[in-house]
Amino acid sequence: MDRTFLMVKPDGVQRGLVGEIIAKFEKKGFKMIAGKFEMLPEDRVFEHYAEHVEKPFFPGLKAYITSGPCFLMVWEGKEIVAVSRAMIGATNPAEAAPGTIRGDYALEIGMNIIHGSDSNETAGREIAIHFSKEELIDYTRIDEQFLYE
Ligand code: IDP
Ligand code: MG
Repeated sequence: MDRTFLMVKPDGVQRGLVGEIIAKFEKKGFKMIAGKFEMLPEDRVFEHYAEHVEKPFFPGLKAYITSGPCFLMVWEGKEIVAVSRAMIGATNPAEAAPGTIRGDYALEIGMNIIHGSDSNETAGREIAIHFSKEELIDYTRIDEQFLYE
């Protein structure tokens, strides 16, 4: 089954949106298989945002993402990478469609509430950065027989 890495960023935590965000993915039918609440250590910020380290916005991004606790998760489900990115919305909340998480709850690109992996390859890489294999829990959700035909 497809997997992705989702993370409620410090602004999402501070604004009390963790529960609502989890509820959206739960109601969609996706399954959380790992979750933890933590301050991101610097080494993992550099690894996670490796593609952005040289960009002008990186210092601000690093300050933002380490400004408070994050809620890190691994989720599983059919085509979850593309579907969760669509549910999250455009990187810039001003361009994110209403109904998406960023479209409904955020205003600015530097405070956009949530991270979601952008490809299956990225998902595998990001899951491995933040979680050990032992932290990923294999279980059956009771409603799976009414989610998958
Ligand atoms: P994504 O989170 O939608 O995948 P990316 O382009 O991968 O977007 O950028 C990673 C994160 O870096 C964004 O979610 C946002 O927090 C931050 N970011 C990207 N571009 C900018 C910018 O121009 N100014 C400030 N922050 C930015
Ligand atoms: Mg990205």
